[in-house]
Amino acid sequence: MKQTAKAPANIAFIKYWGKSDAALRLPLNDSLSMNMSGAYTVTTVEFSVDFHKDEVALLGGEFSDHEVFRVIEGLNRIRGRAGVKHYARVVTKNTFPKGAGSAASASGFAALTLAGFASLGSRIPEKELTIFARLGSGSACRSIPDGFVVWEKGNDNETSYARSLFPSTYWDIRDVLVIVDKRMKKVSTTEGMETVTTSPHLSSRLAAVPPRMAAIQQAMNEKNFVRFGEITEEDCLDMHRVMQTQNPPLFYWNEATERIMSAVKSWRNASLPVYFTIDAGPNVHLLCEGKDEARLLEMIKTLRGVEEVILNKPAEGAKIISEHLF
Ligand code: 2P0
Repeated sequence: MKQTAKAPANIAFIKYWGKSDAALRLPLNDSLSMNMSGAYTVTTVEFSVDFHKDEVALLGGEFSDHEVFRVIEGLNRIRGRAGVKHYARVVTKNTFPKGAGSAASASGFAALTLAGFASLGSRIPEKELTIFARLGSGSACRSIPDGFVVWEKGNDNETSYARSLFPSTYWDIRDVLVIVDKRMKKVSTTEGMETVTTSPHLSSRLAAVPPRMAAIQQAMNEKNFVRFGEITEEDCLDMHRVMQTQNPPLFYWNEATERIMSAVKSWRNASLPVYFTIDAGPNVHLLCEGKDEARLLEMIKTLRGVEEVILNKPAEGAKIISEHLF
């Protein structure tokens, strides 16, 4: 049976960087994110006895051989759990530039996992879906549950999973993704994380994350946006300090990234409560409350070097939809 899933990308406020087990994609620390309404993947999966090999296609782009391999490994895990041997056809499309540090692998593996099990008629609890998504790409587990999501690092395959902290309707905030470079990043996140232990700042980051996780959840409980924004920026800069001090160093920002970071400070001085966070790429996520959206979008128009702006509200998690891609 053919089934199609739509899964959001997610933006982490407390970031995942570094693994304790590379094969199982167990992270070194807990992380916390929000699903993005404006950036998602749609994937249709069909398993059939009539297929003689797995076929994987990306509409509007092309998967690398390595990406196809990762998708097929995901299909193998789904087949193993469901106890079937059929080959599959997978067609997928993204609403945002692949490889621009916008978590295409997160939404991609979340959509593949949900559509894959659904197409085999397997009823899998949400927690287990997050575990299967994590095995494809760590941050993908956070794109399964609704709204604001915590990924518990756990200590083995069964205990490292994601759960919803608040539904998407809980808090009217915005993540405005400012794209300054759509090209693929030179160093993939999987590769970049392999050398994380060479950073002298890793141990201080790992000690800082548990109290930071508690503090950001308290700020979210109180809907204290300023405190929430301060902690998010702090964790972003902490992660980038680790990246930049790894051997070899990973520097993901460009000139436009740094210009936006300093613009954010001046906008705050002009009483616009806005905070930034940046993933493994040069693009910048700007966070504000819903009431400040129009003012922020006006300020973004004054920036140089912006290629595209993607406006996001908090979104639901991965869902089955009725329109198929083939
Ligand atoms: C995050 N990132 O928490 C952090 C911030 C990038 C910077 O999760 O190797 O693509 O597939 O588990 O999930 C990107 O990591 O890495 C990521 P793999 P993934 O959003």
